[in-house]
Amino acid sequence: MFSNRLIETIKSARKIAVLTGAGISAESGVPTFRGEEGLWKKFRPEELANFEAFMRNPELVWEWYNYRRKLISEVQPNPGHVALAEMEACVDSYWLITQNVDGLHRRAGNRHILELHGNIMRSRCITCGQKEETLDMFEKGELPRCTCGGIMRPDVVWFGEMLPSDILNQAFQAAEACDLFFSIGTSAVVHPAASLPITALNQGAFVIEINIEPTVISGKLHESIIGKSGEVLPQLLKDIWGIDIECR
Ligand code: BJW
Ligand code: ZN
Repeated sequence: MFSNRLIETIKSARKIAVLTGAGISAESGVPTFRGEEGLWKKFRPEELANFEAFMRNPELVWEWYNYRRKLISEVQPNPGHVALAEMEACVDSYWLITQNVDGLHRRAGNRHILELHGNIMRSRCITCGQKEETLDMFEKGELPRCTCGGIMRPDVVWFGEMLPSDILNQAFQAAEACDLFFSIGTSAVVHPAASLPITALNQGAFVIEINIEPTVISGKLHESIIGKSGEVLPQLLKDIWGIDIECR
């Protein structure tokens, strides 16, 4: 399935950085953002994932997040997540950078995780910034409030908002320092995350993409593997490090 060049390159890598997107969780049953399947009640993510939309209609935006919180709390990490967790022990340095807010990489066992876009199970007060980790699903028409009286919002990064600077800096440092970079299950259209594979490429890393279809960056990368991450990653782990996650 994999070329000798690919196997030798991965085997010799000592520092790996991985960027994941919604596609890694698709096989767990979490919908992606773009494409027909990414639509929720006919809304595009760009229409709901911004602060103006929240202030215009916080109940609607909370309804979307409640729906996703519930769904995420009921699904499990898939073999793609598990393979990425196993990979962490195979090399000297390993960074798992994710755009996902679903927490499935942590549940699969990864330790060095950089969550670029926050976490859906956390809320933050729009007035005082107080954070709260909760699994609560709020009743329709009821807005979650902070002890200060301010409205709570999901602690995620919306369009037009800055990513947490310490996490973003660590992600770029990992992309600059690694010798092998994986871009997995992301359409690579949302910046600054989409710049990470290109940064790694420009710094001399070997860059591999895993996706069910080509993306806007495929042509620039060393290798583009077309396939489901939940199938390709366990196979890579087996062929390269002899680890069979089905036997665990
Ligand atoms: C499989 C599979 C399987 C399926 N196996 N694969 C530079 C250029 C142009 C624009 C900008 C730029 N810099 C900044 C911008 C603006 C903007 C942006 O990027 N816009 C573009 C869309 C044009 N960026 C921002 O606003 C960011 N902030 C920022 O830059 O701040 C500085 C600033 C401020 C003000 C002005 C200017 C600059 C913030 C971006 C925040 C993104 N937030 C969201 C929501 C998070 C919360 C939540 O989850 O609700 O993040 S939007 C959504 O998109 C979410 C995702 O993390 C993100 C990326 O999506 P992802 O993961 O790639 O998913 P999909 O659905 O697009 O793709 C899934 C892929 O999986 C597909 O390719 C499938 O084929 C594949 N797949 N099944 C493998 N089984
Ligand atoms: Zn508050």
